[in-house]
Amino acid sequence: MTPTPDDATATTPDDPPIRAAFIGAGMMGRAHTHAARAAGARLVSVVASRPERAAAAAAELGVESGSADVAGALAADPDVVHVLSPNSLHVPQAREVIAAGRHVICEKPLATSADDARSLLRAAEAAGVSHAVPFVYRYHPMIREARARIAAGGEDVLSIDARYLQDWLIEKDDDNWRATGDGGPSRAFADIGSHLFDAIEFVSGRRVAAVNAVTSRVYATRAGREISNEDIAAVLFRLEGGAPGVALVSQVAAGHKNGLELEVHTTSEAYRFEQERPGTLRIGRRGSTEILEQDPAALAPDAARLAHVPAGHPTGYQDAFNAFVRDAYAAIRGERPEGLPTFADGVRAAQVTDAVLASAASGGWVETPSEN
Ligand code: SOE
Repeated sequence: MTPTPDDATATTPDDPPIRAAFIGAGMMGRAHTHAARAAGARLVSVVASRPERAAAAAAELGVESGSADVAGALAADPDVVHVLSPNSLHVPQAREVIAAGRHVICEKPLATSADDARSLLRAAEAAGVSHAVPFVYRYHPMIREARARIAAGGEDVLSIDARYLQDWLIEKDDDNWRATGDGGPSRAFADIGSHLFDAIEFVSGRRVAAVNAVTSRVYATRAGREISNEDIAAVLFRLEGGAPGVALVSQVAAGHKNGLELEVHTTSEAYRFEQERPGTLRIGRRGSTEILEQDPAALAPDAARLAHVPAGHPTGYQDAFNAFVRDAYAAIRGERPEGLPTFADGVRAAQVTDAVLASAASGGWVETPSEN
């Protein structure tokens, strides 16, 4: 199906649809194109590794054209380019997009080091383009509800218990570019620990000041190739102000598919969010524990704006993705949506990842930078 221009509905009668291009296809290509279409965009180009693959991806994803390089995508005159390629290509490709004066959405990890991530942030700021990173778990209404209650409660955060467990790389012959190719020096932590620690800081409102990490690589080789990055990261951390936390990040935890779980303990309440059961928030209290349902009528405004259906209809992964892209496009139009993750958050994730790797290498505590 190749859409015609009238398939993309502008969000208001006089707004022309945002023209979106995508560098990369696959699972992220499906998520991003679906979200862009839901946000009313016109999907003008998709880049894949070879011309024939690009044409197939365009047909599969409902994009007007396919090309084999970034220049081809830019020739389609997009307003925004979604960079979905392997991690090591993010910096050169995002730079090319920014140099062309286009807005940019770049998958996490933004870059494989904090210095490279910061160079992209500076370039986007200098070019005056909008920039965003899909830390999409921020877009679950119950994540926003926990954040709003902690902020409004004004209580101390006493501790944090967090985990992000998957098992898609548990077999020795489970292979993926993240492990065997250009994934970068960190894999499990950069790939999903970045989501978890973004959520830790976003929900608690506190910065992770220092980490003490142990990493583990289960297989020295996969598919006959040497493996240099980690399958597991166990992280002890300290928030600014001194509160302790623990986090386990693993892509080899049998039976866990996408198990992001976060529990923030404050002076009188504990808020627990589980991504695989996103329609509720557990609020623990000494006297009574409550399971709060995702009912838009009962949520804080910033949570309710993301819940478009009644209680009992949980927000799914694609819904959260759609809300993220809707906010990213609102930012392109000059709005300032609450909690939009930008390249500054991509730099922050890279800083924490660098600190985790440094701590795992040294065996001791490593402070994280207090600014980008
Ligand atoms: C694989 O670990 C992956 O697709 C991540 O790359 C995504 O960011 C995460 O949301 C789901 O798992």
